[in-house]
Amino acid sequence: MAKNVVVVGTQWGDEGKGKIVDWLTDRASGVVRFQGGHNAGHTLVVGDKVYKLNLVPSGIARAGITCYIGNGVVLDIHHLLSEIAQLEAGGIEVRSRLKISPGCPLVLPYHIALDRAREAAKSADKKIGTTGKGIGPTFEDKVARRALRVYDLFHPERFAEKLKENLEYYNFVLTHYLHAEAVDGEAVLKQTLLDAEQIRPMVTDVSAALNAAYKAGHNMLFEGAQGSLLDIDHGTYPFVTSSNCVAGQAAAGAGIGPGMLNYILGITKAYCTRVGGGPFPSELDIDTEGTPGWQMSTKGMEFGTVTGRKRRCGWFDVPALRRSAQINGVTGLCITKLDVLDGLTELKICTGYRKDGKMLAMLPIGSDEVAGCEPIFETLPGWSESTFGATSYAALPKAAQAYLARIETLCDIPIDIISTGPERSETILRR
Ligand code: 2SA
Ligand code: MG
Repeated sequence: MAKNVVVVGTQWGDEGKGKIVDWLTDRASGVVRFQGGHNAGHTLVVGDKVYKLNLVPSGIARAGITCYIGNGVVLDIHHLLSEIAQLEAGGIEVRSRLKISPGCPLVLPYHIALDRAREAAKSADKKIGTTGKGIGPTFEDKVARRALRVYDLFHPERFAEKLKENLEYYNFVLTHYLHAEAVDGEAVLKQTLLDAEQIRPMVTDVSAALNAAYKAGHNMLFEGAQGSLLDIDHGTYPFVTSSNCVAGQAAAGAGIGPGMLNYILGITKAYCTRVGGGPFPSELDIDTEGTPGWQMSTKGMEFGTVTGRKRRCGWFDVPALRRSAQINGVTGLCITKLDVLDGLTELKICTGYRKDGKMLAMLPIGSDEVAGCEPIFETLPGWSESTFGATSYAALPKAAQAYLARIETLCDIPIDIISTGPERSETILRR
């Protein structure tokens, strides 16, 4: 019987999913993306090579792995081709191993123009801090039933007609409401149809392929992007991304049944980060040298892979994790970047919030509800030894073990994996 694993971020993204997916790939024959788009950023370190990926699933660095882009992903084919070119330059064969769903909505230049113009028009406190990749406007088109999808690429007349219709509307929005420049439809049409010919050989019925693989006993890994607290339904709305980032989306966004998802691995940093706007109850000052927040930011190298933005940092947030565990059905946790906390004399864990005289054990739904949540902290002793690269639980300092054990107890989920460095070998598997 095949065993399918879904890897999701349990925080606001950047939990280190890419490394874990790559590490787990040893036991799988395929890796599947099922939501998001090129707003995702995965850094893969394999030996002395570093790969920055946005759309191509992390498994691509391993020979023999098939990579799938499911219907739940919004696809910028021009960007995908540049990513493929980069990988090919590094000696990695992509085209024979990458399968793209014909149902993916296309991210086109006007989505990017809309995304940026809308953000620019917002006042500072209302800015979402999007990645500017056109993700939100593309999901809007999908839900509004006017998106151009991958299969439209191979019917040039139909494609041109739908594009014209959309541009008539959006160019009016861009120029009249957002005071931005109109998008040149002819240029979009020409470039997209040119790119389409390169995409064509990779287009596959991903749903059918995954169902067949499951029947044949092949293990698949489902690679989530962003994090559960950025989920369009369950996250800190409206400071969220425009897709469902939770594990259940692995089924809908790839075209398989939910019973085919056998293990949900929740990736979580040993502390918390967030990039972009929105509430963050356990947030710390990251600019004052020598403070814990500064250590997380600098030692943790907390910069976005896609946009290079500085990530906000804070203490581990249990109520947020409880929310994530519940909306994903997390089976086990993987803790990453524990070594970033090495050397701190004491550590804090946010165990609950205080709001309007009440105690909350779980992150409320939506940013207006999260606003005003004051973190309640518990203090634990730190450790001076290095945990970097540790390969066994026993090798971790006692205080580090106690910190992890406390997280397990408070969240009521087992920590099955601990990642102690970017290399594949720097991983502790506990069961
Ligand atoms: P968007 O562009 O519409 O999805 O932005 C909406 C919100 O979602 C956040 N978001 C992310 N947060 C963390 N990591 C993401 N990916 C990149 C990475 C980020 C980067 O992996 O490093 O490089 O900046 C990601 N993608 C979207 C975003 O910050 C908004 O809060
Ligand atoms: Mg990332």
